Formats: sequence, C-alpha cells, structure tokens
Amino acid sequence: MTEFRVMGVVNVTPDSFSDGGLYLDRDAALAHARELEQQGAAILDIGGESTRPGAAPVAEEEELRRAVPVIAALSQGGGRAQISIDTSKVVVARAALEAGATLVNDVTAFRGDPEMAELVAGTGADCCLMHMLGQPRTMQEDPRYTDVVSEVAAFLEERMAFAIAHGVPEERIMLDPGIGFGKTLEHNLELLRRLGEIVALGRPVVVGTSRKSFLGRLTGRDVGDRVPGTIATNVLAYLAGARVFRVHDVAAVHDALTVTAATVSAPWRSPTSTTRQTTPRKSAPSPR
Ligand code: HH2
Repeated sequence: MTEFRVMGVVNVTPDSFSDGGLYLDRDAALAHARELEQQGAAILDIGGESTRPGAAPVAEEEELRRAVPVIAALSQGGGRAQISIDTSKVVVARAALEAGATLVNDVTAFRGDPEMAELVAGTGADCCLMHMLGQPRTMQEDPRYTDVVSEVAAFLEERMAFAIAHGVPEERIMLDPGIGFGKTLEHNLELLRRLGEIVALGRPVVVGTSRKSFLGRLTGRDVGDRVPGTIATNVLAYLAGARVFRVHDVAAVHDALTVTAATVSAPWRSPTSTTRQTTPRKSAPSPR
C-alpha cells in the first residue's frame, strides 16, 4: 500500500486560529500530542507561534518557553512519532533539535533566518520548505499571481536548490505549497487541483488544509465543523500524490487516507474470493 504520514498539529499558543489557548499549558499540550500519536500521527508538529492571517510575531524567548519543554518531554517519553518544530527562528529550531526534534517545519522556507539552512544541514534534520507570499500579518490582503501553481513550484524549486547549496541533503527535504498563506480561495483550489505539478518536483509533498478558512468560505462552517472539508481536501491531495498531511483531526483523516490508500493500491477482493467457484454462474460474462 502506498505510504502516507499524518502530521498532527500541536499549537502551544494562545491565539492559533482553531485551537488557540487549548494547549498552552505544557501538560495539556503533552497529553494532546500523545493522543494524536495514538490516533495515528507519524509526525507531531509542535508550534509556539501562530502564523494565522494577522497574527502578531512572538518573541524568541516566549516561543522557546512554549515549545521546547513540550518537545523535551515528548522525546523523553519515547514515543514513536517523529517530532517536528514549527518555527522560522533558528534559535528556537536549535533548542528544539537539542531537545529531541528531528524535523524543522519552516513556513518561510529558510528566508526568515539566514542561519536556518546551516543548522538543518549541520544537525542532519529533515525539513519542510513551505511557500508563503508576504508575511502572516498582511499576507491575505489581496494576494496576486499570474499563475499561482507555476509560481509556487518555481519558488519551491529555488528554495530546495538554496537548501542543497547550504548542505542539506535532498532526501531530507519536503515541500509544501502553503495552502492559505497569501492565497485567495481560488488560489487554494487551483493549487489542490494541480498539486501534481508540485509533486513533479520530486520530493514528498506536505499539505496543510486543516480547518482553514477557505473550507469555511466553501461550506459556511465554523472552524470546529470543517472536518469533512479537511478530509475531502486531504483525500484529493493524496490522489494527486501528496504524502504528508498536516491536520488537527488526526483520527478522522488517518481513517480516510487508510481507506483511500487501500482502494487505489490493490484490487478489491471479497472476503470469500479465496474459495474457488467451480460452477460458473449462467449469467457470468464469457472470458475474453
Ligand atoms: N499551516 C499552519 C501552520 N504551519 N506548516 C506547514 N508546513 N503547512 C501548513 O499549511 C501550515 C504550517 C497554520 O495552521 P495552524 O498551525 O493550525 O494555525 P496557527 O498558525 O494559527 O497556529
């Protein structure tokens, strides 16, 4: 069966768009992370700064204070999930890697901090390079592209070359089109529709549609009621070739992808198909 990995979101923040304040306390974040792992998360993405549209930047010390103790405790707990740090600050990434993280999820794709590429190269960590147009504070104010998909693909290709030039092995790189980061509803849908063009860059593609506002625009649903939309977009992304799915609702998306992966990868057999049928039914079509 074709592999996929679900990346469970653990936001240790007061202001994340869908779960802000729920896991700000270290023990609450830890319990949530363990629950997501139980539900099938192969990666736990720990973040101490919201990147929702309009979010204010968080000071380095505060981001460290929120994220690193959760990572340290998770790592000491010996779970099987890979630990990811969602940050664009090299100081936070370094402390997270020292505490046990092995993946840097940088929504600025190494543009936020000039030393991030060297850190990832030197520590042998995996990384996720994501496309974003502008900065979180203003990115949703009239984003424009001539062709969103080819511009995102060109950006990711350039960022991947930058990372490789700084010593990051290509096989450690994942790419993410950055759904909702400086994109209108139409841009997001176009990216999902033509995701194959990002997959064609040759690295595992990560998608993050979970509970995002474009799903609310399509369905009229509030943030907590966007699981069906999240599932639909993740299944579509899987069929287009994406392999890592960053979500809040791990159990639901894991089930949906398990069924999708099984369906597309193997011919369906009925539970009785091992019993040979000796008398062909009259209505059976003749073999060609
Ligand atoms: N989306 C968010 C944050 N980090 N990282 C990647 N690679 N891809 C994404 O699509 C992505 C991301 C935003 O979601 P969330 O963390 O739930 O919200 P907030 O930024 O408000 O904490």
